Amino acid sequence: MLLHYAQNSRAVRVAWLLEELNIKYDIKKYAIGDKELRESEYKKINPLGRVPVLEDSDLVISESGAIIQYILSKYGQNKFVPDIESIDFPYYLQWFHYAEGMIMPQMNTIVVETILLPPEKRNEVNLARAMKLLTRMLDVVEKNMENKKYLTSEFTAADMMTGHAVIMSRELGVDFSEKQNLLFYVDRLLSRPALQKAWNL
Ligand SMILES: N[C@@H](CCC(=O)N[C@@H](CS)C(=O)NCC(=O)O)C(=O)O
Repeated sequence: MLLHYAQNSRAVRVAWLLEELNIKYDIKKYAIGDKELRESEYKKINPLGRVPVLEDSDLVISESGAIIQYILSKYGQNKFVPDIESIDFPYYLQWFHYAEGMIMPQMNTIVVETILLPPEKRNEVNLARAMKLLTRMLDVVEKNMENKKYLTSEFTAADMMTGHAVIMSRELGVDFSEKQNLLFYVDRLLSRPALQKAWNL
């Protein structure tokens, strides 16, 4: 298995799962913005030039959430997914998809408006709106985490998706001073050896 990986990217989610499952894998490392990601060789495996991509024998698959679901289905031995009959299961699905559906779109706009665009092309209105929406999205997670250790009653792949997005929001400088539950949640996740390893590959 080969994981195309970059630090501070969504590829960390996949490495995190592989580490939690104790699966052996190889990695090819890039930096975000690397020219190599935009070259034709890489575009053969992901036309959008993004990470993560997972190669498993003849399979080449992108989209962090899809890769995680693939690994769980094929190699997960029922770990990190609640039983389908449990009350946790639908909420597991909700929180699994909340990362890419609700948090990351705002983060993308913030990264574009603060880092990627040259100063003369940045748009203050877009930035302010994305910040406001991101805070609103995170407030919902904050409320869910009241008296809870994880998004559902046990640690699952939803924490690897939305938990990672929450950590990335904090890294981006979002004010967490009124988000005590999320601060504890982030610390709890960051104390997991598998995440520490995945973060620093
Ligand atoms: N929805 C995709 C997003 C993939 C994505 O945008 N990856 C970013 C890093 S987090 C990337 O590769 N950026 C490199 C670039 O745009 O040059 C996923 O969840 O895998």
